[in-house]
Amino acid sequence: MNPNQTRKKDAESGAALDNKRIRSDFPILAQSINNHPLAYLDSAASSQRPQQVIDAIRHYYSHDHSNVHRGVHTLSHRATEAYEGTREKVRQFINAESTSEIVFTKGTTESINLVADSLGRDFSPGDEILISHMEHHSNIVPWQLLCEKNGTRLVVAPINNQGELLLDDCLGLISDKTRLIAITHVSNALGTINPVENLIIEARSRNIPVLVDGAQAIPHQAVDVRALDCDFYAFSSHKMCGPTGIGVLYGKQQWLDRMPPYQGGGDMILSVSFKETLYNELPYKFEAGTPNIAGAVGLGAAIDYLSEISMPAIAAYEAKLLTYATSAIGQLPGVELVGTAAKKAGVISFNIEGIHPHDIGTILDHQGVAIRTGHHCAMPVMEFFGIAGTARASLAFYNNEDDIDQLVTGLKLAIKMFQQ
Ligand code: C6P
Repeated sequence: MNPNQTRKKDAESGAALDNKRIRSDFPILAQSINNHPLAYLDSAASSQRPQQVIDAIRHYYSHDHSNVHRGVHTLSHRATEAYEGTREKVRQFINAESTSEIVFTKGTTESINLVADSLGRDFSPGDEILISHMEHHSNIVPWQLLCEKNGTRLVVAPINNQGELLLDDCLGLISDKTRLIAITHVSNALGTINPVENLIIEARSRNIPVLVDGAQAIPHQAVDVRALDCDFYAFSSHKMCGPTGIGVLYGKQQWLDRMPPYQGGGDMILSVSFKETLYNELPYKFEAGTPNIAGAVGLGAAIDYLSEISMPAIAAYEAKLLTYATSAIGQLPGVELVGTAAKKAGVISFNIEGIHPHDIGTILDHQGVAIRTGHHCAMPVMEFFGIAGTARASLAFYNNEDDIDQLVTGLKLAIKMFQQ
């Protein structure tokens, strides 16, 4: 049996995830940083890629590259097949009904901007967009730009001290003026998993579309957009073992059909004349210009890779590692965890009394440990907790307890240095 077949068999039989074998797929993890083994705990910023994804991109450029949807020659057919093949893989991965509902974008940020620009074009002064206090800037600023343009109002649902959405308050903020609810599935700064299902049920009963920012959920749990019944779901390839520069906007056909194009250019048209331009069918109406074909190839390989391991197996493995890491970090003297929601994904944000988060990050780097420090593009979250930033360790299925132990050793060193 080859490694892929073995992995598939493990996943089907519900066997625990084989972390050692998985780590051997990620060449970047095998290196030393500052004379220590690399403990990469910054996957919420960007995940690493397995050899399978790197090989798929190399193979594409070595054998199949051309432009898509444009040529009659063999290479153009191959490139088109690879690009559209990934669209079908994405459809299956999130269980969308049709590939017409899968729009390739640059990433989560562009997916949300697309909806703000296109769907939002028809919002009026006084209309409301409901978001939460724990959004990433990507799910705040596009709506603020829209509000500036057409007088729409941004309404913000509150959170509590654990970093959980106050669901009843949030539901109470839905009004006759609400035109869209835009909410993160998982908070990048706190790790909170939001009860998006409950929000969607309420929104559905009032015919209000819901956009879910899935950037931090898609790499860590199985996502089924039809079961969720969301109207839009946005995510980035680079957080799920795929390349940078490509992402997805899932949109229900009923919305995408009535939305105007986001950008104009090649491939998004049926015909162009100076009198009139007719737009292409879905999803091409939203994909102007030569797309990120190699990115799509890599994303397809990443989806194959994750699917072979299985998302439920990844979620179960990461949940255990999160418990281990939270307990180990939480026990250290002077540590204050930021974000202690009952339902969390693999993000541990924290501060240590008397040590600036950037100093924590720098000391850890000297110990070979990579974490992110600062506001994590979620400044309103930091403002809510009255802090400038946090140190954030974020997990992926290729991490293990050794990574956490190395982090804890580094933190102990930082504490010792600053106590002297
Ligand atoms: N968060 C982090 O370190 P892009 O940059 O478009 O791929 O993703 C934006 C984005 C949107 N929503 C959430 C919840 C996110 O976490 C991110 C990206 C990274 O937390 C980089 S700022």
